[in-house]
This record gives sequence, C-alpha cells and structure tokens, in this order.
Amino acid sequence: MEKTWRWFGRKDRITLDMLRQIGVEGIVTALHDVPNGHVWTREAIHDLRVYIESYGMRWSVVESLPVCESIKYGGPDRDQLIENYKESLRNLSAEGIHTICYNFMPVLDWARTVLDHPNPNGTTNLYFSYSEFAYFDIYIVGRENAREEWASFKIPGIETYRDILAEVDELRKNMTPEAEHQLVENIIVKTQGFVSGNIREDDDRPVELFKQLLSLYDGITKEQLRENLRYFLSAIMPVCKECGMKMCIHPDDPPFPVLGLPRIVTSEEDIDWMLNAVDNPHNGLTFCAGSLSAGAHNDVVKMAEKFAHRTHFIHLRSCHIFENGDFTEASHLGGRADIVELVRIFEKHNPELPMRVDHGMTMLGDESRGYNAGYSFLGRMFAMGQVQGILATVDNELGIKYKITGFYE
Ligand code: DNO
Repeated sequence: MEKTWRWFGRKDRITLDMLRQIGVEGIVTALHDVPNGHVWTREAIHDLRVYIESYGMRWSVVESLPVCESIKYGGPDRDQLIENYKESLRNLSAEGIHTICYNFMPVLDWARTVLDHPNPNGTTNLYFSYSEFAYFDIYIVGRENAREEWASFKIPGIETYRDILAEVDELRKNMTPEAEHQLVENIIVKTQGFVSGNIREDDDRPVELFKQLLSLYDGITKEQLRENLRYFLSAIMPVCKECGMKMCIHPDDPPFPVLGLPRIVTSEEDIDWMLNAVDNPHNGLTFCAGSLSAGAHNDVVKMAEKFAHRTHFIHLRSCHIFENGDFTEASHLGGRADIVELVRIFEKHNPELPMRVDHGMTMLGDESRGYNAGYSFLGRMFAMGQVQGILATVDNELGIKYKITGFYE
C-alpha cells in the first residue's frame, strides 16, 4: 500500500514538513477553495502539485472532487455540471493525478452526533447516537413524518428492539438551547463544512439552509438516486477511459438512509449494484472500512475479498458498535473492521494501492489545536504508526519488501 494522508491544503495546521517526518509518501487532498461545480483549472492543480512535490511527496489521490447536489437529484443544470466535472478530470489527468474519490450522499456527507466521546483511556473519539440523531431530525429540523419513520426504524443488522422514540422523549425533558446548538454544530456544521462545502462554519442560519437542501430531494427515491448515479457515471466514463482516471466512490457514512434521504452505497448489495450498473474498471470503490463497519449488517472482511479487484483507494479505520446499536470509532487494532486481515487482502491483491488512515483519536493536546473533526494530528499519527507496523508484518509474511520512508537503509 502507498502510505497516504489526508491534508487540507496550505491552510491545514498540519504541514507537509510534519508529514514527511512520519512516513507519509502520498498526499490526499482537494482544491478546497474552489466552489462545488466550478472547473478545477490546470494552473491551480499544477500549483498545488508542485508545492506537494517540493516536500518530496506526491499528490496521490483527490478527495473529493465533489459531485454537486444537482447531479445527485437530477436538476436541470446537471449536464452542464457534468461537463465541468469532465473538464476537471482532464486537467487532473494532465497533471498526472488519476485517482478520484467522491461520494453520492445527498445533502449530508458523514454523520456523527458527538465529536469528543471519551474512551476508557482518556482520549476521545467520534460517536453516533441514534436517539440524539432522531432528536435532531424530529425537533430541530422538524421534518414532516420524522416521528412516524423513527417509530418503525430498525437499526440495520441489530436484532434487539430499541424504542428510539421513548429515548427521544426522555432527551427532550432535559434538553437545553446550548445542547441543541451543540447537536447542530456536530451534525451539520463541524463535520460538513470542511468536506462538502454545502454548509460552512460561517453560515449564520445553518438549519434553514439545511432544510432548503433537504427539500431538493422531495420525492427522490432510492431507485431514482441510483439512476442518477448511473447517468453521471455513464457520462464521465469515456473521459475516464481516455485519461486513465480511477473513480472511487466513498461508501455512505453511516451506511443507512438518514433524514428521509435515500443512501445507495451502504451494503454488499448496493456496491454490487453500482459496480455492475456501470461495469467498467474505471468505475471503482474507495474501500472505507470505517463507514462499512459502522453497519452491523456488513461483513467487512468478506466485502474486501469480494471487491478488492474494483478498489482503487483504501481508508483504514474501524468502528465499535455498542449493544444498543450506537457506534464509536475503535482503535485501528480493534473494532469490527479487522484491519490486519484487510491489509493482508489488499496487499496480496495490489501492493501499490493508496491507503490513508481515517479519523484518529483526539489525544495529548490535539483537542486544543483546532483540527477538523476526526482529523487530529497525534491520534492519526498513532494510527498511522500502528498501520505501518501491520503493513511491515504482512509484507514480511508475503515476501514483499516493505518500503521504509525517510530513514537510512
Ligand atoms: C469523512 C470522509 C468523507 C469523505 C467523502 C468523500 O471523514 O470520509 O467526508 O471524504 O465522503 O467524498
């Protein structure tokens, strides 16, 4: 695996000089200042690529080249936006960048309700609580039908019945405006702004904006969203073939429909569908072990074996699911994903695949450094060290020479 790291550009507090010191070979980044839907110019791509290379690393993966909402819900301007997307792909290819991570989640990218849930060892991690999420849906967004939907909601893969509505009513008794504000911050501001551009940290009415975005999807079913994905992929495939682009869709996080919005990359069946719908090697997957392991219905190791041949990029992270279905981020050496086995599978399949560790703990002062949620420095560095150890061991088992970066050999 190529050891990569998600870096948020020149404004990131984590500098390329820091990354060079911890064995990072490739950078995963995007032109974060370009508004969604605009063409990424060759000049801007070139400028960032050269900057990265001046630190002895390469720009390995784009995460993300965002797919506009209008392409997802099938708006009247989608063809023009797809043309812009193709132009960005051509420009990236001309600069030697060929792996493109994107997602097809309507409105909300990843979702968490708590950003600093304590671990037994005093560090913190991200956390998803179904009842808090349902509270947000019913009482903050105030979505029509939300109550009815939650009344019959079944947590995927969890057998025991959970009365989420009763928990929501309990939460309501002690809810304060500050706690409501915190939920809004966690669900639609702090976890979204830096990844999707839909809602930014400086928007003063995030909930209103969010409701407008939700309404764009009125009446859009799972089948329709699938068709819109097929339409988008079919339209860009000729350019991908001509330019050697490897498109890799990111699974939905968490892997189930939220807020009445369909989600279509949540399970083995979904991934089968999307790979077969446009059966072309340029249409591939970001194997995000974290997003997939957040669903008790997913057997992550089995999925890695099945989809390794269409995987172009790997996110290593693992989730722990509590008995009631809530989940948190586990150690990269534990949890449901079995990262040791995943490294074996992917390393056997293709030792060149780019991999980044995803979401790390917040530890030892990370909390006061203003890092993006989930993207701490020390916590991710710790995970990166663990994964490098796994990789070196697996390479040894397989008779592959492990690449050490930055040391005398
Ligand atoms: C969250 C990330 C996602 C991912 C996008 C890819 O931490 O895994 O935001 O980057 O969904 O388009």
